[in-house]
Amino acid sequence: MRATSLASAAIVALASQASAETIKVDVGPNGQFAFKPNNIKARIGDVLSFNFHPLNHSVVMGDFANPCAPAKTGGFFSGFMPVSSGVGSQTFEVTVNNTDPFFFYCAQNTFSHCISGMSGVVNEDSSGKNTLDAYQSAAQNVKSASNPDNVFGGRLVSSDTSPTSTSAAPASTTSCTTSNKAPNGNGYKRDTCSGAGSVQASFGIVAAALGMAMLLS
Ligand SMILES: [Cu+2]
Repeated sequence: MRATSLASAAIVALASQASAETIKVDVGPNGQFAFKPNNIKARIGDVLSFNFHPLNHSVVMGDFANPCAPAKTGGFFSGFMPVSSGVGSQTFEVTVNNTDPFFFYCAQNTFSHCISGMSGVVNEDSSGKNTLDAYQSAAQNVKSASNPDNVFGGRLVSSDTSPTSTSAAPASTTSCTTSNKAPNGNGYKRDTCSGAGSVQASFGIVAAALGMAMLLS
C-alpha cells in the first residue's frame, strides 16, 4: 500500500536525521514586511518552516549578487500565500542541504516587500562583505522583485493537520483549485496551487508519520 510505504520511508528518513531541527520563520508577522528571524544559523538537515501572516507574502531563495530575484541555480519558491488573519493554513518547509550562505526574500511587489527589506539570510558570512545588511541596502535600488513561475524546492504542509490523524492528510488535495502558475508578484490574489495537490498529500502523510515518530520516541 502506497501510503504505508511512504509513511515507513518517512520514519526511516526521520530516524537517520534525529538531530535535525525545525527552525520556525514567521513571514510578515505583525504587519511588518520582514522575516522573523531573518538571520538564521542552520545545519545540514535542518528544516526551515515558513509560517505566513497577513497580507500575501512569499519566500524565494535568491543570490547575494541579484537582490529580489530568484537564485540562478536551485533554490525554492513557496508561491504567494494570501492570509486574512492569524497564520496561514499551510507552511512551506525547506530542508537545508549544505552550510553555504544563502539569501531569501518576499517577491510581493504590492508595497515593494523585498525592496523595503523583507529578506533574510541563512548561515551569513558575517566576516565578508556579503552580509544581510549589504543585501538589504542593494535591494533598495531594485526596480521590482521577481519570482519563479512555479512552486518548487520545498514542501507545502497543512499546518492544521493533526499529527495523530493519518486520515486528515489527503483532504488537502482539494484545497487548491487554480493553476500552478504563480503571478508575477502583483496583486493579492492566490493563483498558485493545484498540481501541488499530490505533493501536499504525500507530505501530509510525512507530517502524520512525523507525529507518529514523535509519539513513539
Ligand atoms: Cu511580503
